[in-house]
Amino acid sequence: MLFWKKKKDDEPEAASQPEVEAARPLEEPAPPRKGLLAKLRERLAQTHASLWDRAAALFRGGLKLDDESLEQLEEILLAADVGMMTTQHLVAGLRERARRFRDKDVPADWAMNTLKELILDELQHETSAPALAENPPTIVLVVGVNGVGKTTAIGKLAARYVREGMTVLLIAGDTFRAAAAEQLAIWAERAGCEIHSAQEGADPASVVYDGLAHARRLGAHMVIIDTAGRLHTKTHLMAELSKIRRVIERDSPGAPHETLLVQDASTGQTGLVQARVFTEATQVTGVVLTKLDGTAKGGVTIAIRRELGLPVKWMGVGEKLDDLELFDPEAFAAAIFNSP
Ligand SMILES: Nc1nc2c(ncn2[C@@H]2O[C@H](COP(=O)(O)OP(=O)(O)O)[C@@H](O)[C@H]2O)c(=O)[nH]1
Ligand SMILES: [Mg+2]
Repeated sequence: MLFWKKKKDDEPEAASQPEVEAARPLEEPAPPRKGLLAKLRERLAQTHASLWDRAAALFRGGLKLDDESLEQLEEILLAADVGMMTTQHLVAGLRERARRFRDKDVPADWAMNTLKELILDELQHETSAPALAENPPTIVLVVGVNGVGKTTAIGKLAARYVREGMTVLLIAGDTFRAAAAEQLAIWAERAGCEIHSAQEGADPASVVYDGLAHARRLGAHMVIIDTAGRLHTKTHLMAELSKIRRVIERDSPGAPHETLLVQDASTGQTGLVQARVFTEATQVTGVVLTKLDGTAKGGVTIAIRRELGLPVKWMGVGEKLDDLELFDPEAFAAAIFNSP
């Protein structure tokens, strides 16, 4: 099964801009890669603790969906990192739908399929497609806690857009450490795109200001802005992000077209709490869920929409250029349930 279907008929509008040079191709073609589904499955199989296995064991042979069995299901979901709010919603949904069986046993197949449907409902979101500006450049602001994988995700995103024929500019808005811009420069080189950076300690908003001017000169289709993920205080974070946003909004009305919150799936519910600070500090439009290759749980994916009110748009499954996929709820549900 193909996890990610390339949108062949969906040429970026910007590609028709005459003044823009064709993007440089990647120097080395990426090696054939395993689909996300296969990768996720591998992780889940390693632990023998996938949602599917545990829920299937609970429902095996049919059982009454009473307080006791639903409590066991609740434990399974919580152990998979689904989180309290979403778990309770799922369990209540299952209880509600099981009413038709009255006091009889609920067939195992029915229970599993219903649970999967409920989970799929949680994963689907009407605005999950990545936003593109009508008039380029599309400006994407990337935020999130330190170490979650922002810079890596930016590199992978850039590579994808370059591959689609776009001219991409990365702006090194994380000026807190010199290493941050250096790391972004390495990714820019791998992806085959340009980078705008300034000295360590420079004001991030002014780097963004200059970077956007650079993007115009370049005729960029896509601008992706890296930011520092320091969580001094929420006030500080808000002030810094608002300043950056103001610069972007003044540069082009309607921008940023996308503000991506990067979240590390392996940090589970703790990570969600930290991520929420960013949703309060700035207007986020979607989530990049990273390090799904590093967790056997992944249940936090199910919790994100309810907890943060945001769609998951992308998922990271490794440290390589190619390890980023568009989020596909059905494929994800199949992987987490280890089902066809
Ligand atoms: N296994 C794995 N590691 C990742 C992934 N994304 C990022 N990383 C690693 O996480 C670490 C922090 O990433 P970085 O992009 O610097 O995070 P930032 O501080 O948010 O910019 C690095 O060692 C990355 O290689 C992923 O999807 N899977
Ligand atoms: Mg970084």
